[in-house]
Amino acid sequence: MTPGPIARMYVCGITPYDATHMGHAATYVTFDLLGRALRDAGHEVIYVQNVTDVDDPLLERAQRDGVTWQALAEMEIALFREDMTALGVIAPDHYIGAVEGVPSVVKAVTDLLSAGAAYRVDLPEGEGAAGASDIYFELSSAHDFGAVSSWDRDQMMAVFAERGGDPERAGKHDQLDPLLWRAAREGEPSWPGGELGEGRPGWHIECTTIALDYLGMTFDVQGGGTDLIFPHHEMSAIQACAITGGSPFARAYVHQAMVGLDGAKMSKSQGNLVLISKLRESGVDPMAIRLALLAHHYRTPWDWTDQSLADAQRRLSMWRAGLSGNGGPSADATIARIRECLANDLDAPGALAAVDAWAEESMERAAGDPGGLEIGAPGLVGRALDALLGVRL
Ligand code: 5CA
Ligand code: ZN
Repeated sequence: MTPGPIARMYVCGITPYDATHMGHAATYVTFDLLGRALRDAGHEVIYVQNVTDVDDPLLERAQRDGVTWQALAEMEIALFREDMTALGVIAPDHYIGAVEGVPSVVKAVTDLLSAGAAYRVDLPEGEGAAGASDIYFELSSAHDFGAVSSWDRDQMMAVFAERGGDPERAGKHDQLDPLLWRAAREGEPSWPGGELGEGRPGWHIECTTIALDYLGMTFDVQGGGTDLIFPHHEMSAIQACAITGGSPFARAYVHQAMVGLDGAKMSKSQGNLVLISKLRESGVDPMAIRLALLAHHYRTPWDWTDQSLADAQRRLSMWRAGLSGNGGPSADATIARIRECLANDLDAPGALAAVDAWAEESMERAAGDPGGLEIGAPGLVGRALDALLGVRL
């Protein structure tokens, strides 16, 4: 897939109820790398990211910790932004909260209801206001369900509940139908929904409408971790097709493989976390963290270990030493190789190996006969590392 002069990218953002961990960072560094490669190839990049600043896990954590959900979200969003800045991640052009997207969701769900692509489900006994209803998307009204994930129904059913779905909810037409609008419940935040009634958006419709509002239908890249392939990206896409009558939602889907710890997916809900902010607090150079992430190809799952960081720190020192000479081996072939690796399905490990080779040669030559070294080469390599890999030395 080759984008036009403008490359439009939407990457699913955090749910801000806990601090940024190595898995999140891997995802945002991967898309930062993609943005850099697209810009280097001459595209203008329009990058949109959401933040799920109202959702069940955020409300539950706020209640557990005795803080308001707004205060918790605000604090975690601020920390996330600091972490991203420290890691050299270029900020998105539009960073949009679910809360600010509510009016757009209300309009979209209202339209889906009147088009017969959505339906109301009565609330369970004793929940919500009299006559209120939740609203679900009618999957049977859609074409192309499954086109994003290419999963079969058994695969879908196997993960739907653990990934925020509610297959057992009475009154749904299909167990997989996703929630579009949740009617207000006692103690939960809600917004005016016009004919939908008071409530709040379901998860997938948040990303559908933010992407449509800021990028339009058929943008270039939809990104996130592999844990979002189904249901999140599948449902976001099918809803967008129903809203606009167009297809596809995104031309390409790019998913970062899961980063784990001790054999399990690193996740806020499981609490097996390596936090970026904690490492920074303990004095770890954020560029070493970035190098530890770039040492793995985005499609390959891996586990974080102390060794990952130790290797990255060693590499960082070696690169710094290689760049510190007066002159160095010619930069051109190395920079060309970095570009070539990135163009080859974002082969970050390959790009790092090219820099390793240059830095090693630079140190060897500096220690021996300095004849033939190019003045300016370290500066060129240093600037290429900054621009292409986001590594500032
Ligand atoms: N707010 C939603 C997306 S709309 C969400 O999934 N939030 S999150 O905080 O759980 O995850 C933020 C991003 O990090 C998502 O793109 C998710 O796919 C990715 N992610 C989460 N855990 C990992 C992990 N262990 N490894 C790699 N990426 C991960
Ligand atoms: Zn999303």
